Amino acid sequence: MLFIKFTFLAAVVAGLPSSTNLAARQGCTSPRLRKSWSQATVEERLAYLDAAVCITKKPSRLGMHPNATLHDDFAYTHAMLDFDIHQFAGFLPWHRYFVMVYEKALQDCGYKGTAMYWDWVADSNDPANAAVWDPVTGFGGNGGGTGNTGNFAGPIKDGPFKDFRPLYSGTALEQHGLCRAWSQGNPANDDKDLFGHRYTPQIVAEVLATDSSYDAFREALEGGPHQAVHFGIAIGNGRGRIGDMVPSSSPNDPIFFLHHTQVDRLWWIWQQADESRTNAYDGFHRLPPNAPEGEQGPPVTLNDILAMRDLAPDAKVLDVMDTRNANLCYEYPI
Ligand SMILES: *[C@@H]1O[C@H](CO)[C@@H](O)[C@H](O)[C@H]1NC(C)=O
Ligand SMILES: [Cu+2]
Repeated sequence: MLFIKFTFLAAVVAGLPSSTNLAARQGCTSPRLRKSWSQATVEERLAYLDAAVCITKKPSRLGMHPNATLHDDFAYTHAMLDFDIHQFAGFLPWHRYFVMVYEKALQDCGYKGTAMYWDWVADSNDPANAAVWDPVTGFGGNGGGTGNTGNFAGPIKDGPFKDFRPLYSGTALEQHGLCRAWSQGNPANDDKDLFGHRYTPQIVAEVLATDSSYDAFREALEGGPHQAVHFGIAIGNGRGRIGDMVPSSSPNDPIFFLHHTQVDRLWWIWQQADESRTNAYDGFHRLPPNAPEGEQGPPVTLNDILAMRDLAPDAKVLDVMDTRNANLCYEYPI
């Protein structure tokens, strides 16, 4: 299985915070480099897309519904766990592991490369023309097609996922054409399509400069640029039907994984800035919405479980803190 358990013994004996990481790194001599979509070769992009399409045609592992594919399993698992994986410290490690599980599924479909990221910071001045939306060497563009009823606006009209029909809306059954509904921005703020003004280099530099705690950084990233990209791709005119990147079934849109690899990369960059951040993890669990006002859940710990239900084995937060450990063994370009 992907995740093995580590011993803390070396760290205890040596008394150095980094020795746990050094021990775990022994099994990772040549970390794989995750590329930016726009920097990858056309062959690499096409190989990724082939495997991503393959996932949308493979049988479900969860077996929840006869129409479900392996891709639907990712959306369902994410939607099912919504409350347990967002708006608290666990957001970053859970999504890091989720991208790993997807990367493994790509490789099971014959792909030889790694997960790739959409560097939306670099494209923030003109996100609508980013390479990721190319109809041949990308994921296809905006929606606006016909046939969807219910929650989702018009389906996408081009690209390799044009005929993909995700099964879920949140955890509810609503099979529909994969939908994007790009925000038109806010002209009053001189905002660009896809909310480009909310993830500029300057804004992201401020997020990365968050130094007070891990959880303060997590909140700045999750509630800021991360959320703006989800909404920018799918909130449409903000009045009515939406695209797939808005509800909790957002992994329906294969671009989700490039978005979250970029989120993961920003966390990695933040971790790289100071060695003590490799295992920096703090904050509190969420309590259900009906909990008494002002109460917070127990503190998070590195031993907290990252649940994947029936999609993949559970992992621990500690298993995914260091991308240079033997389980993950990847890096991003500096
Ligand atoms: C399952 O697929 C069939 C055939 O495309 C379709 O008619 C049916 O509505 C789908 N079921 C659900 C729950 O979406
Ligand atoms: Cu999520």
